Amino acid sequence: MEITKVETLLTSPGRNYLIVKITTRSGIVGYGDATLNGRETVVKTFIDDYLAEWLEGFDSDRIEDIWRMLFKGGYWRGGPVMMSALAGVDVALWDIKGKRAGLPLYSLFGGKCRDRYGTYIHVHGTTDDELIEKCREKIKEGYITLRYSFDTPDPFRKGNFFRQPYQNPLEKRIEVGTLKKEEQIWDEHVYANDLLKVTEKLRAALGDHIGLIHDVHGRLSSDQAYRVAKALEPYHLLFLEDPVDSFNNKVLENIKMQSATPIALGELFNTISDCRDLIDKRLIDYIRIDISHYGGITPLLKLAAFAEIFDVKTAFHAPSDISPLAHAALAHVNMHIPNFGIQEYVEPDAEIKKVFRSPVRMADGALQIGDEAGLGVGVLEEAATELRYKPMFLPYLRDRTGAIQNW
Ligand code: CS2
Ligand code: MG
Repeated sequence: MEITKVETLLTSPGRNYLIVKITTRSGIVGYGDATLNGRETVVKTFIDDYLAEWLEGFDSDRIEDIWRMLFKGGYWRGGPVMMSALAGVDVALWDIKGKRAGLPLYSLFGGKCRDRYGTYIHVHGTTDDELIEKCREKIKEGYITLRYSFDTPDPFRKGNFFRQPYQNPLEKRIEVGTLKKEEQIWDEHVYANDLLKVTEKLRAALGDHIGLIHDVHGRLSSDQAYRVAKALEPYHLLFLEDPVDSFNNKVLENIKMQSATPIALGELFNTISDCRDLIDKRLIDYIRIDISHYGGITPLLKLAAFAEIFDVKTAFHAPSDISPLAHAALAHVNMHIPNFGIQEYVEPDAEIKKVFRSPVRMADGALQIGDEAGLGVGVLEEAATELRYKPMFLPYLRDRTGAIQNW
């Protein structure tokens, strides 16, 4: 079906989301997510000024061909801005194809491999007791896997705390700020010591069988990461995420050689070139690609198939900084791929529901998706337009000497 229009909708139901809308001559419309946290307007410009006109006139059914055209055809390729733009377009085209076929996307991929898929939730405690208490509440709600984070008091500066990035479904903005230059201080040694202490306590309090995940966010240097991955072994995490900078394969190889703690990594990756070696050398256990920063469903299915060969499972990145359109696209992929591991997920709150009608449902700590045709997400465009974009920024970190660290 001929593509007649490609538009973007920037909305802010509590946080900013960039929606891609593609219209075809038949009237069928598809939606995709192109959100890049803190850089939404740059992706919007890329789509509006560059991709939109290019796409008009092409056959929406030829998704693979269009993807290759946009990726290879323009010569310059890769990077989070371009790959988020491609993701928005790609998911919208799959949405159109599904609606046209009258089938949910997982059916077009080859059908379901499971009836539901497992998930985990972020839990943050300002004290150890509060963390344990909040974990217990989530377990009562039915969660069996938790991603924990905590505040570490600075032993050298009273009143100062080191805090890992996390998302509280009720304070969605925690991972973005309204200040352009929000600086935080980080001490990796103090944090590493605290991580070991908190994990020991948590495992003792929650028993053997609750899945535990911790995200280091690349905030350890290799010497500390070797020590931490080894010392965490007795608490058998489901995985330790981003123990070091994502692009340091040699360090990841050393971690894998000397520790049995499973490693997850990949939210910063945009193309297969970023992670091919990590997968085929089996340096990670879970791949954490973000569908909205990796060009959408088309490359994600290929990545999952490639990872399957090496027995690498998926744990796709999906915090609240990508929209329900992306969460739904992931749901279809997760229902289909054999090597699904676990899915990060944030339940949309009342404000987000004003804009998106999501087909993803939580039941007994697992997620399910219905059999609506296409992606299955309703977009309430009027509400989306009324909730106007608010500039928000990611903070950044310095160590005690003032040197920049991974945020
Ligand atoms: C985090 C992200 O969910 C995660 O694993 O690493 O929330 C990350 O901080 C944000 O996506 C940054 O925008
Ligand atoms: Mg992460």
